[in-house]
Amino acid sequence: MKTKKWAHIERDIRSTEHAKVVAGLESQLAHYRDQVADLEGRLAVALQLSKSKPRPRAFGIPESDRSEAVAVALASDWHVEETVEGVSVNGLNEFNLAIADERIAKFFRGVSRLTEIERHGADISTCLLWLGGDLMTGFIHEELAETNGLTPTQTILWLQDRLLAGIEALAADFENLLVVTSYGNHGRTTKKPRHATGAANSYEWMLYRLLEGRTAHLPHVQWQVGESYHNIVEVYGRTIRFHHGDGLKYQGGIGGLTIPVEKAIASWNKSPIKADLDVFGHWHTQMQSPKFCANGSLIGYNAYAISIKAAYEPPQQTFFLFDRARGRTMTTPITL
Ligand SMILES: [Mn+2]
Repeated sequence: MKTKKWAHIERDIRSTEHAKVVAGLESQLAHYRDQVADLEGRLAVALQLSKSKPRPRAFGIPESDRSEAVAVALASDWHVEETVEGVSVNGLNEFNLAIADERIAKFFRGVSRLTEIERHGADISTCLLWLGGDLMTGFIHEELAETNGLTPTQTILWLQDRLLAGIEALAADFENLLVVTSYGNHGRTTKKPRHATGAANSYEWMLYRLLEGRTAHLPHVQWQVGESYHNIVEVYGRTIRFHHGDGLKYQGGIGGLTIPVEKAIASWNKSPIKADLDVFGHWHTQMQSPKFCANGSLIGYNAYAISIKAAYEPPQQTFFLFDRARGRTMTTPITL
């Protein structure tokens, strides 16, 4: 009797456990069904996508969109024979003749390399090289006679060799090379700047004239040596006004240079010659606006930059394209 009763209880226990297992499996099954449905849905989307054929779209530059431009390279404020000791600028820069030599080579290589890149989108056969002055430091202050690595006459000879090499390299890369020059305030032979006879009293002006003679065998190299402060060039019917930049009277703080520059441009534009773009250096700071383009320096950060409260910037020059239809477009530093 007793055995029979226990058997009944055991059967009940087994059936309860069985029911629990079944319930668990059913819930798992429901979960897997949901998962299968979800994956089937995703698979359907994937299959649909794999069946759709991509429509080819042309992203190449149509011939009609190709532009024509002049490559403009700005070379100013090199101060080649000046020495910058790291300690004088908290280790932010160092400069001497050997470093100047390297940076000059890098500048000319940069112009050719950037032009090569830009030729993917524009026809560029002409280069305008601006020699913007203060390529030398000279002896305009007493202390410079002690700190400069070369005398002004030695500097002219040193520069002549490097510039000739650079100009010959550019002449090989372009069908036309126009060299436009401005003399700087440092290249003067006199203690005080002379306004009316600035060119005649400038080592740099002499250097440009010498170089013009030395490139006479290259007929596609033309020179426009500035005889006065402004050197005006017409490009694609627009007027670019080149000048060293010392004619912009300003007491310091480069951020505020914009206002004095705008004022000077407005007053110069009252003359019969109105410029579409002003290009200058002198302030050792690269800066652009629709109206002007200011060049950086090759010497880089030095006591002068600190004295005019210029923000730190690496040694750099400027390259831009002057487009036939749009004027100055792509503009970039050549970091040295
Ligand atoms: Mn200057």
